[in-house]
Amino acid sequence: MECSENYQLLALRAPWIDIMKDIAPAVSPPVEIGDRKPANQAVLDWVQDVAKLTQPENVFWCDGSDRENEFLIEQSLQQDVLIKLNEKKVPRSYLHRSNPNDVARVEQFTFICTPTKEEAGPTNNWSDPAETYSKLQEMLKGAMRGRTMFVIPYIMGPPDSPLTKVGFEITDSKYVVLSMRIMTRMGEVAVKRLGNDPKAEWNRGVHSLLDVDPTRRFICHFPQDNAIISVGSGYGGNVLLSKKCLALRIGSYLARKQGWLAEHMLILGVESPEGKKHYVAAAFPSACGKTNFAMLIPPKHFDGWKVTTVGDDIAWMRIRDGRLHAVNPENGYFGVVPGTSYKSNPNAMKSIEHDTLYTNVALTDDGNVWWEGKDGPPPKHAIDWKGNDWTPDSKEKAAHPNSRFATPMRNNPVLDPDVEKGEGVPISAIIFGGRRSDTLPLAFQAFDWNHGVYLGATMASETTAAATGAVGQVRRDPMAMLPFCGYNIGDYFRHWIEIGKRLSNPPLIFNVNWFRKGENGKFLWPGFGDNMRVLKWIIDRCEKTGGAVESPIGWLPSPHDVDLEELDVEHKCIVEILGIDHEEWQKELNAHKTFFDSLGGVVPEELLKQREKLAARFKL
Ligand code: OXD
Ligand code: MN
Repeated sequence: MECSENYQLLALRAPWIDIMKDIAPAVSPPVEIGDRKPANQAVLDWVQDVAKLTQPENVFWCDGSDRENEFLIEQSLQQDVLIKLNEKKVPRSYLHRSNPNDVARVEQFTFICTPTKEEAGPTNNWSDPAETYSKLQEMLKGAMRGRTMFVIPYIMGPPDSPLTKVGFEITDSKYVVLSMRIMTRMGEVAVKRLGNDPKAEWNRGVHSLLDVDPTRRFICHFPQDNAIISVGSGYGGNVLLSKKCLALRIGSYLARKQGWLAEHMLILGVESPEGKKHYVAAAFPSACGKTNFAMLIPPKHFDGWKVTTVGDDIAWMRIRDGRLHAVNPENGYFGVVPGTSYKSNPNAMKSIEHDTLYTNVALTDDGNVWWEGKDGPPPKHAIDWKGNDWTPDSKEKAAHPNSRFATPMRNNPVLDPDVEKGEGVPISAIIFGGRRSDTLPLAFQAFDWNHGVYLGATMASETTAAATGAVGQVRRDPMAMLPFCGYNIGDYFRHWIEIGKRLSNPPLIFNVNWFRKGENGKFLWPGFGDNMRVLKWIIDRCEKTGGAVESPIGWLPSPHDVDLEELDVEHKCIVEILGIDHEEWQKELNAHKTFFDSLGGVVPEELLKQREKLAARFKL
């Protein structure tokens, strides 16, 4: 059969099209696959309880081995969970299509189930833990009949880090197992780290696809129990429980209790031609370019400068010798695909050319993947993310705007050599940034720690396709943690302030905005590699060599403080993007007030004072 026919045939089959067919039929592994039970009695008891409730056909104990992975890939191909891509074009890579009703995180169905509503705070959906457990148990009753229940042991963080956490995820989705193997350090390493102590700390995560019905889709967190239950979805952010659920929501709760920070931040290293290296952590909301920034290639003019990636989405930071040190708890990248190209992010392109699990991108007739914004002309024909024929004349997008790649971090050609360092990397600067068409200048620096916390707390961004709901609306997203803070946001702000008091050598705090537009509606700044110019200014400030002028909002670079050599942007655009408009800032100040007021009295006094000081500086 011709390759093209082959791929078109495959495209027509998707498990969710056939409503009579179970979307997750059981697998029967041969001996020595799926039988490596851990010894810890607490894990065994919990698995038994969940099996009693969900009644799977069999239990599969994952060990993360290559054999296991090969077996599960083969089964997933047979069950149409995966489509194999052209081995020559994208070796060892696969395409998965999620149900079209299930393509993004569902913030409206995400709950923090603390004993009181107040503990979850004004920005989270709250539900009573006892009621929620019983509602979910009802849904999970017999939910895995005819299915295999997979038990995935994993750790978040480098194996020898004091911050590292153990988790176990139970799931009936093969796609989840295959993705968790990429996104976490999975298998034996976790079983070893947990050991035999039945009282050891570990996260209990239960996931079932159920019937992927949006009316029965809930992502629930029980911080006090270190437990997560996710039902009714197969989309990464809702079901790879290591990521948003453990590393951020439960993680932030544990971090406050234990005195560290769990943040929605990339971590990158930047090394000068002289070999001087700094690490920075940056919080941008979902789909606002964290992966691009973490893999940035400096423009030609910055010959000899090197940027390396520690993490692209999550930073866990603790205090060591008076400084913040960060680790990336993850093992892979779950990045947004559309817009990724050799022009925008060559390192991401190199990372996803092999050993990659794609979700909801288009399939070309020769078995390759395609998406809007990929280099070169669009294919004349493809199968879109829903499995339908697509041509450049189609009105629909070929790839879903939130289509994703899951790829091991080791694929990244600029992976930082210290990514496995248990003590973490020392952080010189923290950067906050949103997607704002107006008001926020390209970059500025906070006057001090508490002012920096205020910048983070009042951050706003235009919404993206990473979560269901309207796209392009400005919403406050404090520290890019609005959907991910697992407890009361007021207590979270307080925790940041308290951490600051314990730092003898705190990172400097900055705000950036790559997305400001001019009057013609066009972006003023080219972004991508040219963001190195801003990064360089930030490093200069850390080194105390960079210039800035004092302004009401903080230290602002003037055009000669930023290296703009060989940049093809008109000077008037530079002046505009570096400047602040007092009228716009009056509106911004009012928006800060409205936001703080909407939080119903939880905002720490220190931040209310910061707002007053900001307002006063504008009046001077
Ligand atoms: C992500 C997100 O997937 O933030 O990282 O939605
Ligand atoms: Mn994210």
